[in-house]
Amino acid sequence: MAKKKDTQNQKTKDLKQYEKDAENKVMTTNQGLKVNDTNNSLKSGERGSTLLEDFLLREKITHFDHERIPERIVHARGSAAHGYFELYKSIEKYSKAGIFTDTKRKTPVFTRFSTVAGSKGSPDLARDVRGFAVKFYTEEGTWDLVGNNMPVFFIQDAMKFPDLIHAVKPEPNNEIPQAASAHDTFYDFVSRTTETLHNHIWAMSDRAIPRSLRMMEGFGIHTFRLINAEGTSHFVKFHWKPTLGVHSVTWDEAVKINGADSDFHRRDLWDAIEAGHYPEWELGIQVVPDEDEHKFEFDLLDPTKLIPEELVPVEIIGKMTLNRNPENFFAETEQVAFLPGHIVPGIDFTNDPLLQGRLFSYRDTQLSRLGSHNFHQIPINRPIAKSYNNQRDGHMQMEIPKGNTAYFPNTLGGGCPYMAKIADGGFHSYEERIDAKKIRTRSESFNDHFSQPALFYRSLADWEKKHVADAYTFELGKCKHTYIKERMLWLISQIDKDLAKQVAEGLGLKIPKKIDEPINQALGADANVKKHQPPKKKNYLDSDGALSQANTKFDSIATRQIAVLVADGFSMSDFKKTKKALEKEGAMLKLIAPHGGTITCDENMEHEVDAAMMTTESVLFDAIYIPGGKKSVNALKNEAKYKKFINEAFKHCKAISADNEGVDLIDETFVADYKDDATIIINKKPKNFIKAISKHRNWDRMDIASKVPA
Ligand code: HDE
Repeated sequence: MAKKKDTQNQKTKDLKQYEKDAENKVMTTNQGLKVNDTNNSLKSGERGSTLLEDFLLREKITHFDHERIPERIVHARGSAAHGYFELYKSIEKYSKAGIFTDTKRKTPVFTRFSTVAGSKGSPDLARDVRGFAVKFYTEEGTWDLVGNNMPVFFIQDAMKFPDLIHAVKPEPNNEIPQAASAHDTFYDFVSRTTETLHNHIWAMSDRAIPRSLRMMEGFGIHTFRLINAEGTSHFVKFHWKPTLGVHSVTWDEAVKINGADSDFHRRDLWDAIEAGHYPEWELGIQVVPDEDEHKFEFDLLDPTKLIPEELVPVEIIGKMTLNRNPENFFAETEQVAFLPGHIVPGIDFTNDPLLQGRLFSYRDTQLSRLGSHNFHQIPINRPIAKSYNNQRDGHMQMEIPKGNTAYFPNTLGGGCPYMAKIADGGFHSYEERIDAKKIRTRSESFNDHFSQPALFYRSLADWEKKHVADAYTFELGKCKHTYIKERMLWLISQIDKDLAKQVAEGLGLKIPKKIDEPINQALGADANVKKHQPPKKKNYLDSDGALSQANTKFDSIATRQIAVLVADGFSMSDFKKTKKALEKEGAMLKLIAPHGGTITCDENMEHEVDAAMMTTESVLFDAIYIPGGKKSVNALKNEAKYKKFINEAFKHCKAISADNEGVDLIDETFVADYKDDATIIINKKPKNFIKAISKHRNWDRMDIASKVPA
């Protein structure tokens, strides 16, 4: 079997790699001393006490004691991969950056995806925003685009970030709940900080529970600037569009996946890259000329607002491919340090007050996380453009700077390193005109907090709207304080009355007619609160197609995981036909059997089992196939978990296909009465099955599916 061969190849590959690394190497201490025994400590006699003198024991244990560094305060749970970025066409009219003008370059990248609220070991399928951070190692220096999988953020000013994070993290008295926003402190904050409502409704949507890290969009969120060779500035928003489309799981699956495989996203990314199915995202830009800064109904500097693609289309300019897994998680994924302040000539900041605060925070956090201001010398953080300057010394200096000059200007060092002219690539900040009072306030142009959440909700398909209503109901249902829930209900009613009605029903509460206190409490004590109340929502666009996952790509089943339910005696001809057709399209078939090891088909061939039924769940797959074979199907009929597997896949609106006797197994399940060509494909050509899988889910089945007792 090809499968068996693959596993053997992998084993041989792993062994070879290990042998290569350790080839002819004797174990040594960190000082290069050859070690003769790493299993026993030095003792006073065979049964005596351990001696303080044992430097071998102390080196080994001391190193171990310090193996952990503080995890990231946010985005602690992450997975990353190496790859490259290629530019489709030069955008020199907007930017002079080499990465945006040279189409021959293959710029190396390292990309880290993350959840925000949970600890390093938290499960992957938490309802949460996902971090999407890309380090471009460009020839002119490193550019970090540190974004998320949602196009807006919760707050408008960096000053509020510690409040937001303290509210969403586990409550400080009992450290509950882990990796979950469904608790009182978060909703206490959200219901008093109306600027959060836009990002919050995105977090209540399917975007917060992606099917795969490979199937989510990325956004730079802030408006940045592009600067061309003439020094002209254009505003820009960055977008990453996955070539596999944007797809999510349901909440019921997310909860179950967290139990069945809490590394689901990490494993999926790793496996896809190992199998050569390299994930890809196209980079898009929305460009706004400087003179159009004030032509929108919202402020471009407000990070809680997106620019609808209907108003400014996204121009696709290049592609990122991730093609190499890290070799060491700690050295690369954990130690990588992204800084929004890392930019290159041709890209610049705006005055977005959230971005401005981030420019300080990320350098600062690395000092406590990585322990030294020399963190840029760690291999994963080193630029490919070699650095020369007069910074010296300090904790963990890993280079040996030469010469006796560490100052500028100098003559002893020949005046080096010398300054670069702007024309030769010297960085020069965009000369923005500033003439203003020094003032601690929020711009009134940031006040509109309801129009865009409403636009988002209006733009969703019915099934997406239902998921949003369910998510609000779940989250608020977990809060203990009724007045917090009521405040939220009133705010949701300002976004959409019907949505609020559904949530109120689920909570068993009434939507308050009004709330007495000022709505937006996120202002200073002396602020003119009235001036900053969110105004009535506007409707400057009925809907924006790009906001709904119903408008994503449904043209591929590449990398989709198909569970093949089999026991001894399954029909090889059925299996062969389906396998050939599905694998041609890039899908991955996994044999699920009553036991591990191998099983035998009706042609007496042995097949390696991918997972024993006991060790797996339907939520880990995209679709199910049941080949015929009387003996096989009879055996499966006796195992209750197979029926649960099928019912549950149907509940999650996934494609199920059966051939010949395989249909008998379906007939034993809840879904027996719902066989049709859309979800349950019986004795049809594999192309019908392929079509159903490529739809990702058959949402038309949502109502029936909700009745499935799985
Ligand atoms: Fe972050 N954020 N953030 N953030 N953020 C961090 O930096 C912070 C914000 C984002 O995979 C920390 O190195 C402040 C917006 C990602 O390593 C920290 C503010 C966006 C990652 C930090 C924000 C992000 C971080 C924690 C408000 C989307 C993970 C560890 C002013 C555009 C990067 C670290 C990785 C990480 C601070 C807001 C995305 C503490 C103060 C907006 C993807 O520095």
